[in-house]
Amino acid sequence: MTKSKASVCTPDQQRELLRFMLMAREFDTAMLRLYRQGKAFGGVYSQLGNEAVSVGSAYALDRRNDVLFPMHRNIGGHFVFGQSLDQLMLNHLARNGSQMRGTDGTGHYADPALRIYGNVSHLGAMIPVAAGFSLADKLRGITTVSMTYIGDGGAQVGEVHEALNFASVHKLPLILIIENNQYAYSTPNSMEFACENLSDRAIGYGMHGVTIDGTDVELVYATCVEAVDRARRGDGPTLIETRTMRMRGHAEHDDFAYVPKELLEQWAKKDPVETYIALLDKRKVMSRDEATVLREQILADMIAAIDRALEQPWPNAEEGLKNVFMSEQVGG
Ligand SMILES: Cc1ncc(C[n+]2csc(CCOP(=O)(O)OP(=O)(O)O)c2C)c(N)n1
Ligand SMILES: [Mg+2]
Repeated sequence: MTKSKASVCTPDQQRELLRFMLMAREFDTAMLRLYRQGKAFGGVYSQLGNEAVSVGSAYALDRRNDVLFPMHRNIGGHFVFGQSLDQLMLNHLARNGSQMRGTDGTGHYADPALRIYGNVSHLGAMIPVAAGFSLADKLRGITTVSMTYIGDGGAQVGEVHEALNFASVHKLPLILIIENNQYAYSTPNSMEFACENLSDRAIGYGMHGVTIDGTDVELVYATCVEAVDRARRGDGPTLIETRTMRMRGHAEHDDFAYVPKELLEQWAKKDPVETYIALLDKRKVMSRDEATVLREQILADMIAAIDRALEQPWPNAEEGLKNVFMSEQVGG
C-alpha cells in the first residue's frame, strides 16, 4: 500500500475536504439515531470509516462535466457533488417531495442536473451503466469521466469483469473504486477471493490498477486525480482498491457479532475523520477548536434538515405505485 506524502491540496481544499467528511459523518450518525427512534426504515447503511473514500474520490472530479455513480456507502460524494441536505434527508426518511417521492429510504435516486446517478441495487450492475455513460459521450466526441464504486463482495460478480474488460478495450474514461472494507455482510475477504490485492486484476484487463489506504483522504484524492488525468488523456480506465473497515454491521439491523473486536479496535485508530482533524491541526491549517465549531455548525444544519423532513407528509399509496414498472406477464 502506498503511503501519503506531503499535502497535494491547498489549505482551502484541506478545509473543504474535512467539511465534506464531517458532513458525511454527521449524516451517518443522524441516520443511525433516526433508525433507533423508529423514524428511519429499512436498510440504514453506515459509511462510518469510509468518508475519506467517498469524499476524496468525488472531489477529484469536475462536477460540471463528469458523472458520479455512488454506492450505498458513499454519502460523502453526494455532498461533494452539491446535493442538498434537505433532499438527502427527504430521500432517506422516505418522504414526499424527495426525488424518490417516498418510495425509497436510501440513495437510489438520480439527479441528472447534479450529475449524480444513485445506485443500482444489484451489485455489479451499475458498472456497465457507468461505462455506458462514458461510451455514449465518447461516441458524441465528449470526454466524460464516470466514477463508480463496488464492494469487496460485489467485486466478485460477473458484470464487473465484463464492464472492466469492455471499458479497457474501448479506452473509456471510467474509474472503478473497489471499496474493500473487509466484509460483505458476514463474509470475510478470505472467503471472497484468493488474490492478494483486488487491484492485481487490473493487469488482466490491460488497465492501470492500484491498492491504497482508504482512510487517507488526500491519498485517495491524489490517486483519483491521476486516474482522472489518465482518463482525460484517452488512456482508459483505472481500477483503485481502497482498504478500509466496515465499522458497523451490513446495515443497522445487523449486530456484526461475527467481526472480531480487535479488528474494529485496530481500525478505529485509523478513523479517517479524527486523523484528518489531527493532521490539519498539526499543519496549522485548522485548529481542533475550529474543527469543533465547524462540526457543531454542520450538526445544527443537520438537525434543522431532519426537522424539516419530518414535517413532510408520507407518500400516499397511489403516488407510491407511479413509475414502478413490472411485466404484464407477472402474476398471470
Ligand atoms: C447481485 C446482488 N447480490 C446480493 C445483493 C444483496 N446485497 C446487498 S449489499 C451486499 C453485501 C455487499 O458487500 P460488499 O460488496 O463487500 O459491500 P459492503 O456492503 O461491504 O460495502 C449484499 C449481499 C445485491 N444487492 N445484489
Ligand atoms: Mg464489503
